[in-house]
Amino acid sequence: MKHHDTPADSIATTCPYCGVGCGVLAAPGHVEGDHQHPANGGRLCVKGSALHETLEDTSRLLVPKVAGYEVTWEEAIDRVAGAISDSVREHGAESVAFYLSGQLLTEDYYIANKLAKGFIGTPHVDTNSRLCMSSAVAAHKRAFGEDCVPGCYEDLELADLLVLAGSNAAWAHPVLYQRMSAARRQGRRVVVIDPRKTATADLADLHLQLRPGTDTLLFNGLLVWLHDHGALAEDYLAEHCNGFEETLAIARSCAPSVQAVARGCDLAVEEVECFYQWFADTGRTVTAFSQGINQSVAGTDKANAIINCHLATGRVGRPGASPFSLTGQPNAMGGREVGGLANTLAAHMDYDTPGALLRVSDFWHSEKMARGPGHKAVDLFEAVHRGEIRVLWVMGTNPAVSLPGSERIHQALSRCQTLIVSDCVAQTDTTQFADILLPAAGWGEKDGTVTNSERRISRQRRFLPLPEQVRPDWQIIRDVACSLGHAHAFDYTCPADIFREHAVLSGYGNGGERVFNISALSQLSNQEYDELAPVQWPVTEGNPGAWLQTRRLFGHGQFPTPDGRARLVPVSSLPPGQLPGPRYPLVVNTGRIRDQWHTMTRTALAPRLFAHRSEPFIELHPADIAGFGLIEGALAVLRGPGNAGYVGRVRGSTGQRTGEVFVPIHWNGRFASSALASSLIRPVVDPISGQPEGKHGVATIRPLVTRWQARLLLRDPRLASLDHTALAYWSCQRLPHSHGWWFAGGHEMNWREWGQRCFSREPELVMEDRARQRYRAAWLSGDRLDAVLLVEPCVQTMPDLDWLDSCFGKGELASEQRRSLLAAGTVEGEASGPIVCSCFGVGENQIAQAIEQGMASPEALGEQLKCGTNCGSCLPEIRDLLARTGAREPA
Ligand SMILES: Nc1nc2c(c(=O)[nH]1)N[C@H]1C(S)=C(S)[C@@H](COP(=O)(O)OP(=O)(O)OC[C@H]3O[C@@H](n4cnc5c(=O)[nH]c(N)nc54)[C@H](O)[C@@H]3O)O[C@H]1N2
Ligand SMILES: Nc1nc2c(c(=O)[nH]1)N[C@H]1C(S)=C(S)[C@@H](COP(=O)(O)OP(=O)(O)OC[C@H]3O[C@@H](n4cnc5c(=O)[nH]c(N)nc54)[C@H](O)[C@@H]3O)O[C@H]1N2
Ligand code: SF4
Ligand SMILES: [Mo]
Repeated sequence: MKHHDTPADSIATTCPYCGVGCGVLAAPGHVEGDHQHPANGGRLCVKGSALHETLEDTSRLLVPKVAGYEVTWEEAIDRVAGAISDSVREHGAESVAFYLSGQLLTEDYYIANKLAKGFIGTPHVDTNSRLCMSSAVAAHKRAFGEDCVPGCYEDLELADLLVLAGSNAAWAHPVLYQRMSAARRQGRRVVVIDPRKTATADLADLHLQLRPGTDTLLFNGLLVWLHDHGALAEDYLAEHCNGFEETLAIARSCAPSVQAVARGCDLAVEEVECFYQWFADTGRTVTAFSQGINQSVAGTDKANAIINCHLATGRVGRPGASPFSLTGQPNAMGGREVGGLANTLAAHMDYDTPGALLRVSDFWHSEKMARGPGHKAVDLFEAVHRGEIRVLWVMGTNPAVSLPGSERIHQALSRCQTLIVSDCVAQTDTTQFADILLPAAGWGEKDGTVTNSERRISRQRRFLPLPEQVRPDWQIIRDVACSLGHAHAFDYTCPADIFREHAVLSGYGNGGERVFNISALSQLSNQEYDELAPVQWPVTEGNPGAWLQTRRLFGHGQFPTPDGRARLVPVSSLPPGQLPGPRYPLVVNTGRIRDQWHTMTRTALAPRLFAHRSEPFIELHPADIAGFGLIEGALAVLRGPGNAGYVGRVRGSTGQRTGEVFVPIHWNGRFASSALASSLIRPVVDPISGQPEGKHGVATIRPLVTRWQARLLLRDPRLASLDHTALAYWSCQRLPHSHGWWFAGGHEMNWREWGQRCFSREPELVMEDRARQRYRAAWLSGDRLDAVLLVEPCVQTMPDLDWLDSCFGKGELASEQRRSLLAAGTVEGEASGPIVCSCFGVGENQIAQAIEQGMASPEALGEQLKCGTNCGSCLPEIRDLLARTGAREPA
């Protein structure tokens, strides 16, 4: 269904951000939710709604480069192929590695995997999904025999008890969260398990704010409790599962009583009992889990502890009853399907799947098949550091930011003999190390498929022209394969060719052992592929019901294991890899914020996505703010073992447990002086999945002593060459009409000289007030504003900048505007305050004012101000504001 204002040329495609996989109707300069798409039914979150604002090309990588020089594609492909073949000849195939991404399309992913494992013969192909879903993958395999999510999105709505473990879905899977909250109105219960009181916890009837890393204890305790209260599905266990007795015995040794669980998890006995009772009482229970479970040295065990409880109650793959791993990236699933992880082969076959190596090599007509599993991400970069891997090709991921132990990753990247990076953005923390840069097509410019969290394959379709020198990833890989002499196996002319081959392989030698089977799609014509409607796998001819029952898997209790039975896995409760102590007394939790995507290469282009959080920050409990001598709103430095420090603004939050801090994963060297969350995380990994413990670093904190804070607004960053030396802190953000910087420093600055250095000229307007330690300057070109600099002794006295920013939107400044320029803050109208609703730019002060005028519910506020009426992801904050002001929602 298109709206009246939907441009006639809009194309149905899929959002490139999270694993919800929302359908989008897109045209140049326009996006809206696709009502036909089953994932979102027309909804989009704020990131999805801002997609069209991220499609400019000032930051794009537009031409291939070798050693910093622009080259032709022919030369670039030659250099890549040359580096690979030289390295294979001199140092063996294992000296070459690929590091891929859950943001590649399935077709890109498939041929990268085929080239590496089948034709170069290197097993060292891993992906950022290692940091994301690998614990869930390993847990699925242990429990079910294959990496399958049994449920579908509808189950999140059908569940009478919804448990969210280590998931901040309100911010990370917003459209699913909306579907879940809508279902809540029909009177079901929600339990959130998270050490932080997140926006998601706002939806909860019970928030278990447990000690980080103790989820296995909680779920082991649940298994014991269910057993002792006769709440297990004895028949299901007897008929469909193995391993129950051993699992129960281990669980009991960890969690002998509710009291022991409560003590270990730092929860009240009543809270634990309440959760256990609800779980026992509610047949329709879904436990959705995400990175608070996966990113741990015991992530696989944690996921299995959850799945154990679902198996023991027979709640797997039934309507409203299932464990549910929420996938992060738009195509993390597709990557798992093609075998992009180092321990997998292709089409859900592993190296140790009987006959698989021969089958795949036969199917590919492979000339040189990798023989066994390769290095997982953290080990792979260690091998680069040691010089064993000499050629590394990174595609669609930014490891300099996202891998733990950043300093060592940066060393590895700079030591690497030949680092090849395919990205659509020119300057990232990773591209700065590249020897060869390949400009890849971005969202809207490429065609292919992605698979979302509920196994649904959707098309991403092109609706923008391809910049002249930019190519889709599959084409780049194909050309390198051809240049390496494998043209016969890589003669693809379009993504549909690749998709069909992938679909054939999924059914090849598959007598029903492998659930992942999309062989019914292997005969699609190009046009049918183009028109492919979103479809959930498996998609097989003849007997689709073999595994699939009403869009769910395993509902009949049959599993793809040798004996057809599921496995409960005995798991003991292990502590995190690093524990706080006197030197590093704080636990560092890292994660996502609502409006940014990962390393910000795309979301940072949309000014409104900075409105919610505009700077790197450190969130901690007010008691810790006092205890560590910090000031809310001022800057502080977090320092962990062997890191250079993370600098961010202090945010107080009673939702944070004491002794724990939360930092966002998004800021990096492109956007701030020192705000790499991964530098606070040591590369300790889960021994089974290899997933690093991204949620549990240790650190100490101290105030960053500054003498001044400054704001610089620039019409165009090319107007100045900013000198960052002598600044203790900087970070930058897009504003609607200008580019903004925050600066802070501990040394006396000569601003006149600094301005001269950056702008090569004196400012046209200056206001200096030494007594108040204030300096303000403006640079103009004629009547047009180029830049404004405001220096204050502290951030609290900094004026509201909306008006100043708006001056950059005006062509010419009237003389009274020129006069008020340096008196900024004392201007027109009341400031809206910190932005709460990014979709409509509604601020806290506006909402507070409306509440004062009697708007007593989110609905009333929405009607008045529109806040919360688009994506709804600010509703938790709006409710919070209502609660704080004492306004009560009518029941
Ligand atoms: N806005 C936005 N959305 C995104 C992304 C993004 O970058 N931005 N990225 C996407 C990707 S790739 C992913 S993987 C998903 C991730 O989605 P989520 O996993 O929901 O997001 P995170 O913020 O990483 O972490 C979730 C929660 O785990 C909690 N946690 C930490 N330690 C523990 C623990 O020991 N136990 C429990 N139970 N919880 C713990 C954290 O406090 C945090 O609130 O988000 C996807 N969606
Ligand atoms: N401490 C800590 N670390 C974490 C996490 C955490 O919670 N805490 N989360 C982890 C998780 S779950 C994830 S998924 C990772 C994410 O971390 P990354 O994958 O490193 O982050 P992105 O910013 O998504 O990187 C994607 C890159 O691909 C580029 N790109 C976009 N589209 C295309 C395309 O079509 N082709 C090509 N070739 N390039 C493209 C983008 O410009 C960008 O540079 O971070 C992980 N690291
Ligand atoms: S929830 Fe938001 S980010 Fe995720 S797919 Fe949908 S629109 Fe995109
Ligand atoms: Mo992820």
